[in-house]
Amino acid sequence: MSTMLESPAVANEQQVAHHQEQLRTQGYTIFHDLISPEHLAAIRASIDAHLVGQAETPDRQQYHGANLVAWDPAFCAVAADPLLLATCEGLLGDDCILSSCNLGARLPGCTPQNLHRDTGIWGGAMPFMPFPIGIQTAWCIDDFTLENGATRLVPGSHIDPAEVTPGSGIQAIAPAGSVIAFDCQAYHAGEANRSNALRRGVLTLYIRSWIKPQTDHKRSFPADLIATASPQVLRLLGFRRQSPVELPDGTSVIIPAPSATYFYDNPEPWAY
Ligand SMILES: O=C(O)CCC(=O)C(=O)O
Repeated sequence: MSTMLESPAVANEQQVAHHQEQLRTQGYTIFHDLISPEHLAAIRASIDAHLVGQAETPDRQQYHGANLVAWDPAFCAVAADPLLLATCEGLLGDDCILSSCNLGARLPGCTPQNLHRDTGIWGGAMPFMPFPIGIQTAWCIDDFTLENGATRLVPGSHIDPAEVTPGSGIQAIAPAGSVIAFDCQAYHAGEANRSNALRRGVLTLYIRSWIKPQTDHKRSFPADLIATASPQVLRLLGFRRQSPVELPDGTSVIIPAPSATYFYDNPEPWAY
């Protein structure tokens, strides 16, 4: 299994340009074979281990879980995949961060979600932005099929929501190991699962660095994983974006007030 310490490979520029173009124009793209068989196996094992005793969502539609990047280094390795990351960086800035890495395991018998944008977490005050502010990625841990609830997407709705009506759009069908990426302002929904098995997905949202992430990784990431995480992963988790005003190396100087108590146990929080 790869670890977070691997040096990042370089993404193929033509592939990056292709995926960025699809995200800009139609609002979504699919990366096939992005998750290696080793990472897929590790992620499946980790999800299944955490499902034991895991509560269903109140509407009994899916198993939900947050902060999966803190579960196993395999989640960080996929989140920092060179092709995926270069595609997101080109649209969101090369200092983009992770908002969340959540489990979306849709239960057999679940019904379609309402079409929605993923900007709801920031509340009604978040205006529509005429440029990408976040790229949501649905990692296919199982095959995403028509039968088991492949994500519904409304192409073009990241720019013009006029044509969005219940059931409009397409279902993004993709084999396990693929990643479906879409503009977080595009209308989408989890679909009905008419199969007999869970449809395991991981929803990982990349956002511009100045937007507040859903998960406060700095306060919820285990110290042993911080110690072994690559600089790139630490940046994605928000450790390098403490303030819009930073030193050229991406760190911030925090001058503690004499009586201040740090959030973190680490005696030198600025060292990240
Ligand atoms: O699981 C999916 O296909 C999409 C889920 C989704 O959009 C959500 O839970 O908000």
